[in-house]
Amino acid sequence: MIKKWWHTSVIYQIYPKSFKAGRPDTSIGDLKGVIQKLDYIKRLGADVIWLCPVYQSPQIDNGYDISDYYSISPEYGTMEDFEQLIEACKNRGIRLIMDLVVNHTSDQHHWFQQALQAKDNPFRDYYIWRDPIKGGVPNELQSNFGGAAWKWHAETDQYYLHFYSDAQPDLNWSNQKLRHDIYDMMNFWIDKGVSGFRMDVIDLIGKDPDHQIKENGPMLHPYLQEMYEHTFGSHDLLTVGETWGATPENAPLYSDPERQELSMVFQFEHLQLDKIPGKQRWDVQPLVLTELKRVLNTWQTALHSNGWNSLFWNNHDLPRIVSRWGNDQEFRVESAKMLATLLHGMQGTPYIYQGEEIGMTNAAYASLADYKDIETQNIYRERIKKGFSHEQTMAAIRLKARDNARTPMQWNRDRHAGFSDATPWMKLNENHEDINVEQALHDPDSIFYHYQALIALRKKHDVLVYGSFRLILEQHEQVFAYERHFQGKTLVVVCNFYEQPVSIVFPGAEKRIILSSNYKDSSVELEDVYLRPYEAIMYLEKRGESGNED
Ligand code: TEU
Repeated sequence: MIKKWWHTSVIYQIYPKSFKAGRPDTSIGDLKGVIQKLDYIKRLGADVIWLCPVYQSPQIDNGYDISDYYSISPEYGTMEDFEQLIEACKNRGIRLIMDLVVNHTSDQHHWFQQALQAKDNPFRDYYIWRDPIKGGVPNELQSNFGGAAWKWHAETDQYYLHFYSDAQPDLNWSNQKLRHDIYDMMNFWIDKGVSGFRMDVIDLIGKDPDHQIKENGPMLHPYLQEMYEHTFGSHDLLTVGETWGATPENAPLYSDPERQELSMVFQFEHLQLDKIPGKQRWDVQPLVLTELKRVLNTWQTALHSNGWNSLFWNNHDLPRIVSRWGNDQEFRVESAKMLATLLHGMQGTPYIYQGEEIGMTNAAYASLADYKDIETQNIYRERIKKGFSHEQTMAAIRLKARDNARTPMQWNRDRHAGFSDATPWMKLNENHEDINVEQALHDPDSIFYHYQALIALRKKHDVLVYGSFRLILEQHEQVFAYERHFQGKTLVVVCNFYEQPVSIVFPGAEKRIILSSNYKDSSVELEDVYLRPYEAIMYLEKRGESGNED
């Protein structure tokens, strides 16, 4: 495998609106705030920042609705602030990757404003328009935010396509001129010094709306190869595609280096295991641990030699992992560290979403009015229309709403948790007095220092970066354990995924060195390993010549 800088990197994701208000008397996070907190990220040990969209936007979907790809949204600052941020990152050895949202634009983008003018406007074909069929929508395509994916435009007697809100019209990637406008824009940011892109819903760009194909359309990979050729291919950048439709079979198509497409993709198979198959994510079922093991094992094995995994539990669209599959009450610290150990022991590039490193929890607001997200507001209406009760709907929202991850970052126990001077744009999580960065930095046993140590281990041990993966205790319903093998070294990760203690037998205990654990006195000196609630241990095992070396 050709070594790449991003093989050893750990990425910190920033959702700028909720990260840190750097200007006095503002209520939302901004670029100055990011600059102020770079030393914090450096201290954690992450060496790349993925910055969620800061482009000009009416903020219907918090910046995933872009009205000008070439300017910074005034609520986040100015282009000078952005340039300063790049510079400040460079000074600290941190790289920055931008969010690239090119499946759709805002309806306020001048391309769309032009397209609305007339059917023969040159920009009309930058979007996807269809005539009505039998006086109604062209077909049954649904928006991911609820309702039909087609919106009627009376002035020109046609529907346009939108896979997200109707303020986010889908771009027509079959238009060559549009594609090249996008490539020019990407080169503008590359020239500014960004180190790569996180590509929003990139598996949708090859869509075939007439055959109701959304993900993995026939032209997807040709477009990505063309993009590679015209933009990042001649630079040493990191590109990660957000691909809800990725499978272990098609993921190598994106990330096999020989195909010249992307560095890696985000796959979501493991994060959909607690929804009822075939239903929406609001239809929740309990996670079965053996299923999680099966899915992660498949991905680890499938991409070991012809692709690359991204490793993540969290992002700005997902509930907080400690509330989801850990225990955000009595064992918050232990379970957050266990989940971190489990993930950071695997092969791939780990992503940490802001606040994860201090164990921030779901917001679980009582009232619908506290949820700002357009998806939540739309889905609430849709679920009520479908016959779900208010309480059922709110229960699902408390578990799964994207706003769970979007509450303002908890910096300290001061007013507004040190996030801003003015009242934050979104309600703080009530627990900010106990859970905050200041507390975490003072406590040597905090979740923060556990993450810091895991990141440092990745930089030190090649087996963590390049080792092959082997699941052990495959059928065990409570313990997630695996080995990594590289050049005669064996690394073992053993995690009790639940609160009940459990004993397991691991033969050959003579030569074990613990690298990380979430209890002070963890022991693997005996073949019988006893694991307390959420106990997680990572150790090196010297097996000498007999070691599996691949
Ligand atoms: O998300 C893609 C996406 O499909 C999710 O929004 C998904 O629908 C939901 O979160 C979980 O089922 C990306 C961005 O990450 C998201 O923030 C944007 O809203 C969306 O694209 C549109 O740009």
